[in-house]
Amino acid sequence: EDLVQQMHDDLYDGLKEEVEEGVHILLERGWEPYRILTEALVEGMRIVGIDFRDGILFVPEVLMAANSMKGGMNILRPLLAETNAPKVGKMVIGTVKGDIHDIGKNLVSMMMEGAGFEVVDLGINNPLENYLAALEEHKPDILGMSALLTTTMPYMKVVIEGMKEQGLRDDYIVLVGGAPLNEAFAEAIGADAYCRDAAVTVDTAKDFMQ
Ligand code: B1M
Repeated sequence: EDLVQQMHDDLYDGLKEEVEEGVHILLERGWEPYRILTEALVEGMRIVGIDFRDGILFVPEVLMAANSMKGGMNILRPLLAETNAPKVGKMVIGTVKGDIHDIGKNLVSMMMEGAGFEVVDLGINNPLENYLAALEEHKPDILGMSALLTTTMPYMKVVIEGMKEQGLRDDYIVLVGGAPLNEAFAEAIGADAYCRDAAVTVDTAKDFMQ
């Protein structure tokens, strides 16, 4: 589709209104929200990521792209969260200390809500104390952690060790995700599972809830 190509370009150029407009047009054309999310927005951000890595785009431009993506996601959020299913479980999720990437986490939250989970989102840059306080306050079934940097992903282990020290580790299902992670890392830090993307997170969470 030409429009999807155009949306990748608009996202790349940080044109928020154009991206939002594109989302509306695709919805009018009968596209499923999840298809718009993956093919237009996530794919567009993948392209931005490549040029960011290669030094063609810099932080200010990538921030504009991220902001445009969020504009599009905000339109899709209520549509994805539309569900009459009874609540199947509760998750607390947050990006770890030192890390301010939140698009992937937000997407996971949206998809989990859409699948009938109650989600408490702690936002970005969370130290151990935030997670412990949220577990105490909200008593979720699942703790989710996100990290996008190789320098911040080890902090997930700090959180899990902190939970162990409090004797809390086994009370929760701990799911971790983020681009630099993998299964071996999740296992090494003592998480219950690594989730490659938002859809896998939903499936994994459902499996654990059974
Ligand atoms: Co950042 N950045 N960034 N950045 N940034 C990356 C991560 C990087 C890979 C880019 C690159 O070099 N190719 C690189 C990390 C390199 C590394 O660690 N090896 C990088 C860097 C270096 C940096 C800075 C250090 C740059 C600088 O300042 N010099 C800086 C760090 C800031 C900090 O956190 N302290 C920085 C800053 C930024 C921006 C602020 C400009 C912006 C973030 C805006 C925002 O989030 N609000 C940004 C962005 C946008 C990116 C890229 C381009 C895109 C990330 C994204 O949103 N992807 C990214 C490149 C890349 O990832 N290839 C990059 C889309 C999103 C849907 O995917 O986040 O992977 P993702 O989430 C997926 C899955 O991973 C999974 O599900 C999601 C949905 O399917 N998932 C989970 C994620 N979290 C989960 C949690 C779960 C389950 C699944 O819990 C259960």
